[in-house]
Amino acid sequence: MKNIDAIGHVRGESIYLDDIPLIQGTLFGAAYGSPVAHGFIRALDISAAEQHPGVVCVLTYRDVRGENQIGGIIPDEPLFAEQHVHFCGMPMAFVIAVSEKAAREAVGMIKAEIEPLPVITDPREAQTNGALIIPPRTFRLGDVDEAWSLCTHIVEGRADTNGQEHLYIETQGAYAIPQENNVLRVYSSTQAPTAVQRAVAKVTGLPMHALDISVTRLGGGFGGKEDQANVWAALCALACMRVGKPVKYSVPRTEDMIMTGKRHPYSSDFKIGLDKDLKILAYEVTFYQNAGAAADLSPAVLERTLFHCTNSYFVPHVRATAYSCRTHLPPNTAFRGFGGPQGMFVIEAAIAKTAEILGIDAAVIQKRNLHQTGDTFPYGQPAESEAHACWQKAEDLYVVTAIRKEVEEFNHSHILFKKGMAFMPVCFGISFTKTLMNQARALVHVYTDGSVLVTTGAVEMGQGVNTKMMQVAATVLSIDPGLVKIQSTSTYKIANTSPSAASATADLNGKAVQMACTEILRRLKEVAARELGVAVELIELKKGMVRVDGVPSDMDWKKLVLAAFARRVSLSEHAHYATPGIHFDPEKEKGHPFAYHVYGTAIVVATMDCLRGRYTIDAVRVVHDFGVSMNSLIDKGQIEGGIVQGIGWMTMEEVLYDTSGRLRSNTLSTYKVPDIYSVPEEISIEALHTERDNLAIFRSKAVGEPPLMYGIGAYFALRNAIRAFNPSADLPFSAPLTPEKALMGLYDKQHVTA
Ligand code: LUZ
Ligand code: MOS
Repeated sequence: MKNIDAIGHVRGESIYLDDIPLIQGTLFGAAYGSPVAHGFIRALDISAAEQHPGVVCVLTYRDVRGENQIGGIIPDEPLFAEQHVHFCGMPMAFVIAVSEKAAREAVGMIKAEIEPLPVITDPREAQTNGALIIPPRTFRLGDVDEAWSLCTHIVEGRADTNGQEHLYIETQGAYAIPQENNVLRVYSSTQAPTAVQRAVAKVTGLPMHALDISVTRLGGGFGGKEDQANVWAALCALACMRVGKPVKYSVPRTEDMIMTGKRHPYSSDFKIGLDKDLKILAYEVTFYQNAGAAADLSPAVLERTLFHCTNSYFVPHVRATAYSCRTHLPPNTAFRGFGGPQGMFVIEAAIAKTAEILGIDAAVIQKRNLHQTGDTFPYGQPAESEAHACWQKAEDLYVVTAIRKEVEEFNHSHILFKKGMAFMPVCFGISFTKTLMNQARALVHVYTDGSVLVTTGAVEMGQGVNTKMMQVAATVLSIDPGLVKIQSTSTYKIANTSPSAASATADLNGKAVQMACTEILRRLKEVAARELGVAVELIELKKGMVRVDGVPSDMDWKKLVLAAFARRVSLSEHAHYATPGIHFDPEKEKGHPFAYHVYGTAIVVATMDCLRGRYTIDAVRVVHDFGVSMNSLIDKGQIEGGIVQGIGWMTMEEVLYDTSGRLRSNTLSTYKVPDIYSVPEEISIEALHTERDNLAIFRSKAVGEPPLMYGIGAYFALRNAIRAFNPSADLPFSAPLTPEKALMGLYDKQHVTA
């Protein structure tokens, strides 16, 4: 089935926040963000802004009716700065005016007098100063200290990954509209309507039932709207209550880039020990997470880094410690992979460094250490492993011996161009790591004309979840998908939702749709049995027809629905799904946090232009564990997008803050994201076919985040290409590997003889 949104998107008919028709009298907001990263506020002069033509009012922390607080996990994030500012772009004032232009002009007239305080942007420095968001956490397996004495090879090092701008095509925004009886409707571009509802409730002092947070669809989220859509909604809601009129704020791109947090940069130290057969015996790792100025989702992201610190490998002795370090950057946040990629990069660096020292191919170490079914992860859950199956299938299917030969021959016959290849195995746990978040609800109505309306907590952000929900309903009811409409979500229709995140949206909401439709179907079958005077066990619904003992009757779906209505049988259902069997004890750091894992292996080939430091990623060839894909077009789209986004993070996207904490890469001319020219010429995606049962909807495993990590292979392929040109290069493990860094590596300690 095609993505049901494809036609609307192509025609420009899909409704994003900025497409919602404006209500007459709508006012427009614009935020004034702190010009410095850390300081004490001596004065804030809003008088000129207030006098500016068209300006209705200017809000500051004094205008907050409830609490000046929007922190989700930890209450450490004021909506408006009060005495201190903690990052560049931290909201200090919010101008409301009759036009966007007037509001933005007025923002330019606001003057802040801020006494600067020392700015820290480096997580290691923050950790040294004791500036931590939460106490450090350590995952342990076996006894690392004992294990070193058994190791033949011990390698230590450091690895760094930088942040990543989400660059959703639709920027952040909100539109608050007053309703009668002290109710506010807030349209929000959010992955998490309930998180917005809670934040708005806190700052306005309104109870949650007075807040209808509606989401039409998003032009991308990637994690950036899991927790950071709250600010704009809270600002608009406060303004709306103050002026009694609708207030909209659609954040301009550069302000969005400056004011919002990004993927967490990490700096990490590793020590890895292997026996003489290259079996990894011990792994010790310390992660320094750059959390930014407030907690946001950092504690949860940190946790997932620990969960994925051994990637697809079994290591019997592990000690992994993670620090969430408070710095003066905008609060960093969820980003596709949610700390997992940062953890995986470090063990891949440890393996690559070991291979380089031993003069062997990293793939030898990788393959020898893939985990098997029954091996336990450091957090205690046993693996149901597809790691070997994916690796082996990739080796065979893509004929790795031939790829290797091609790379060797190319390198032999070229001086100024070199190729490199790398394997990237991936293992990603599916479920929110916070067990309580793994629940969802669906509301299904069947109308008397036979049409069906499905509403869930899922937010469509381009990932195709609405198409999947439609498939679930149509399949369970065995009717034409054309009879099913998917309604966008709101907190008035579905309450207490988890964010659309963690790759789990289709699973959680899909299971709830399945349950609701199954219950309606059960009632309809009873009706059919009574209408036809047969035993209910003989009734079956197939392709819109009632069958009795396999034989089609003359009762179709519409007749059946009408008969149920005539018999006063409910044609609606609200179902609740909670993932069974998952738990985690944060005291012991052990449990069974994931419903299942997704596996895959990518083989990446890259070519380096050794004169200029430019490069291309030639091919990414993947064997991916889909379970049984319920929509191969959508799932392949997710994999292609994930790969390209991963390559962007690893090779070209460079978030740059200067030492004063100002974002220098704040436009699309200074922040390079992959475009069509940087997409690999070949992306091959083959499925691993498995019959194993799992907790995914229709056994179709979650596909949102895992493919991003295939992009990590691009870093190591490029690194191998550089080393083919300059074997003595001492390259730091520091991503992104931009052309500048590549050039430095190509000529590091190099005696050029050619
Ligand atoms: N969000 C979250 C996530 O709150 N918890 C998670 O475990 C998670 N994992 C991936 C992406 N978003
Ligand atoms: Mo996400 S990183 O699944 O919002």
